[in-house]
Amino acid sequence: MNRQIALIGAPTDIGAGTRGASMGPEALRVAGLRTALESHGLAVEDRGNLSGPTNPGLPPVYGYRHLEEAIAWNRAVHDAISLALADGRLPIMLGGDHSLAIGSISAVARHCRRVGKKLRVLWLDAHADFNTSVITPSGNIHGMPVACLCGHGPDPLTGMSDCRPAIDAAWVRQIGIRSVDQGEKRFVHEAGLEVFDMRFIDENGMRHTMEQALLGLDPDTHLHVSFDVDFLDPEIAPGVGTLVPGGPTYREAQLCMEMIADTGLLASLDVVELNPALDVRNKTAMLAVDLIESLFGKSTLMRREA
Ligand code: B3U
Ligand code: MN
Ligand code: MN
Repeated sequence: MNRQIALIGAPTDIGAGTRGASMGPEALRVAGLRTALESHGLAVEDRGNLSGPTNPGLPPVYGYRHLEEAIAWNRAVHDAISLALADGRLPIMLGGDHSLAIGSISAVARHCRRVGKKLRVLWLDAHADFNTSVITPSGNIHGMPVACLCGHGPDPLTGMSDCRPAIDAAWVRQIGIRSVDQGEKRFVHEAGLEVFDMRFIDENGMRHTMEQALLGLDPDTHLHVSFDVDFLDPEIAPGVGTLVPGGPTYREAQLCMEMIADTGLLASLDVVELNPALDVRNKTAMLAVDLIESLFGKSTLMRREA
């Protein structure tokens, strides 16, 4: 794994229904993200925060809330992630709401095409984020990034980088899903997204789930993790805008991160939807940092081959 990290803050909540995710990057820094990564021998460059339009707090127009603002923020994210990858660093995008993954993953996909790598995206989330302007119940663009990346969305968001669609639905594995809207459900099925929902995790356990989600990787795979903090059970992670009960426990989330770390293929990461305005003494941010440490290889003991 690349041990040179770039932290890129994207402090906005224009894509969300509830305000506050714009404070996510600072909360993760306050929770000690940088020193935690450094304690595992990683070289961390904090590139500070991107800037973009403020949240105008407007209702949706033709099925999108704040589309112009989302385009501006995603362009900034796309360019910053592209630059970090070109500099040979492993970018960590600190959101911000999940609409920003359109920019970050478009940049990652472009990089993979350039260097001839395969891309696998692990989408850790309570939600499928596969809405479009027609089927969205809210108009919130943080409910649409996977659809946009797969080519379903407005031109400026589906064509962020050199290729439209940016990714193929077959490259995505969704884990922890437990809230999908009616129209979205049909569309997820039609697109053939591979979804390991909470029922699958309940029935098969996190170990088998991750074995399935990580199947078919090879040394030429770039593994991108898009970590929506609402993936976690609200009992342990109250600091998010959309609380959906019945998520992974602390132990399940740790195992999920550790099994990703074991692949040695993690090459880019989003940490999104952390909402410090709803958190309790920054504990969700501290939990996120703890899990990110596991993602980068912290484990209790040296492991023997199973
Ligand atoms: N699916 C709903 C809710 C939602 C999606 N992502 C989050 N919430 N965080 C929607 O509005 O699209
Ligand atoms: Mn999400
Ligand atoms: Mn979510």
